[in-house]
Amino acid sequence: MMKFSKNGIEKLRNLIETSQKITLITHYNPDGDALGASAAVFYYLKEKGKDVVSIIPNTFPKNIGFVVESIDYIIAEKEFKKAKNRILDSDCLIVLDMNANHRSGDNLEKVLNEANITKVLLDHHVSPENYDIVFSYPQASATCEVVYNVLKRLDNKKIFSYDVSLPLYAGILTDTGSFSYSCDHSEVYDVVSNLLKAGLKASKIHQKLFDTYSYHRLSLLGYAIGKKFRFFPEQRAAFIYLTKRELKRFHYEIGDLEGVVNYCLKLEKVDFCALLSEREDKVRMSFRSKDPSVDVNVFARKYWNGGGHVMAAGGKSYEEMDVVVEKLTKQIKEKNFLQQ
Ligand SMILES: [Mn+2]
Repeated sequence: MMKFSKNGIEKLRNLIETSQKITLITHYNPDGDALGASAAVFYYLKEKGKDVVSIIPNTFPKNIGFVVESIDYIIAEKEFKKAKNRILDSDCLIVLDMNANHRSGDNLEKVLNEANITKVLLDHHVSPENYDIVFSYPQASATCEVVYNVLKRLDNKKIFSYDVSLPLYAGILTDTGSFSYSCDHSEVYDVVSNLLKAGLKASKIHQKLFDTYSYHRLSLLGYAIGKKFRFFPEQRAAFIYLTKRELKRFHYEIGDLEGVVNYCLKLEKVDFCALLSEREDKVRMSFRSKDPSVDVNVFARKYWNGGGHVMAAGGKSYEEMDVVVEKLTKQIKEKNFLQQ
């Protein structure tokens, strides 16, 4: 299903051979796939004796932290100068799980734009920007699936070390909602089968990733569904909205809203849904769809300064929460999410 050009693989192999200092970068608000891809490529290159550092734009949810706990990384939001110098000082850059430089945040975007080094893209988002070597597969379940396929071709082998395999598995698991979406192609199961052969314990990894709620997080979920849920049966749509004050009341920590948007899709009579959460200076929006005919990537791009995938996308607004709620309600009533 995914075609990997021999020429591209050859170019990447040469680049890795001739580079010593290699830097990895991923998107702002990194998720399991972003961190998984970063950790897997880190270990792969480390095993080849390279000087590798992973740049992570900002902090990440606690539950996926174990994936990167033993790699060398710089959190750019905490140590921006260090991150910048590292990038500018590298022989090449590998860009993971993002399709454009601005996805790593405003400050890093400038550094990436000015860094005059070879840039490699490994990703699964639509419409990638121009990079020197590109492996972009929107039909892949996760960037980690793309990474596996590239490494497999680079080294002509199917089974990698435990260190490389574990983060790839974690990335695919999180980006498919534990194999519930973006996983209709049989190839992805060949990939995870080969990953498990490295000795991973799939059930333990699942527990570590998903059964780690704090009491407050579960209470917030109950409140969100019980009190802040809007359902539009006629339009087959729903959304949840949470203000800053509410998040504070439930001792919000990064990652606590992970997956909350998907609860709306559990309704049989919902094809489109959204989660609105108020942050310091904006309202963050996540969109989900149950059917490819409802393209939330297009919807997020057109109306909410965002984008992503056909069935999962993000957006943002700098207006007040009640204004955003009103606008989205109007869009739902007019079925704008269908009018592409
Ligand atoms: Mn991803």
